[in-house]
Amino acid sequence: MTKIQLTCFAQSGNAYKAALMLNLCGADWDAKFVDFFNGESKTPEYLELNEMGEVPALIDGEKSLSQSGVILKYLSKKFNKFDAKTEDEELEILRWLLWDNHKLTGYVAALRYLLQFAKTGETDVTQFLRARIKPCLKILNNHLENNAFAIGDEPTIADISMCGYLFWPDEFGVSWADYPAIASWLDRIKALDGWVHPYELMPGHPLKD
Ligand SMILES: N[C@@H](CCC(=O)N[C@@H](CS)C(=O)NCC(=O)O)C(=O)O
Repeated sequence: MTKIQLTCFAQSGNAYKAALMLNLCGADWDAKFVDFFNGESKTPEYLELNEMGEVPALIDGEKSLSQSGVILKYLSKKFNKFDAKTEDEELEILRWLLWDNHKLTGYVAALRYLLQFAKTGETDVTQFLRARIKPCLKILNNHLENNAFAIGDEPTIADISMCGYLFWPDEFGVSWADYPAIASWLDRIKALDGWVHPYELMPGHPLKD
């Protein structure tokens, strides 16, 4: 059987969602490094794999998938792990996945990119993004004050998606001391068998100048 391949690079929180899932499921997989910062994800070869020009993409035999949420869903079915147990849970997972992609990851990833990689310093744009992030983190923190994980007591792909960028708080200027329920939840995720920090799990860290 061919190994699962995941296109990724160490700085990608979206790729980390899929990479972490593969590790937590004990999958046999290879990281396929994409030189994102030098434009590899926009080359004709890469666009043939993913017309959206985004990382990650997952290749499992004949199957080729993109969008971390879709990849997480696929892997949860394949390995029968971190999946919904009921139809209501299925909908709850979808709710958090959509919110994460649009709001939480959407704003956090953009802010981190500007500060950490484009090195813009503080601008009107970073201030706008910071103002968008704060209520998102508050919403998540409030939810986690009453729930060990996104959907009750067990981790699901909703948690694996939402934590994608959150192991780099210093890179987008947030302290988890301000969001203690998120801090405890991240500790619970870290304690899962197979957890590895994104910079260790995927190739390409540190970035070369
Ligand atoms: N919603 C997508 C987002 C993927 C994404 O934006 N990946 C970044 C790298 S972390 C990317 O490839 N960006 C290129 C672009 O936006 O054109 C997912 O969850 O997979």
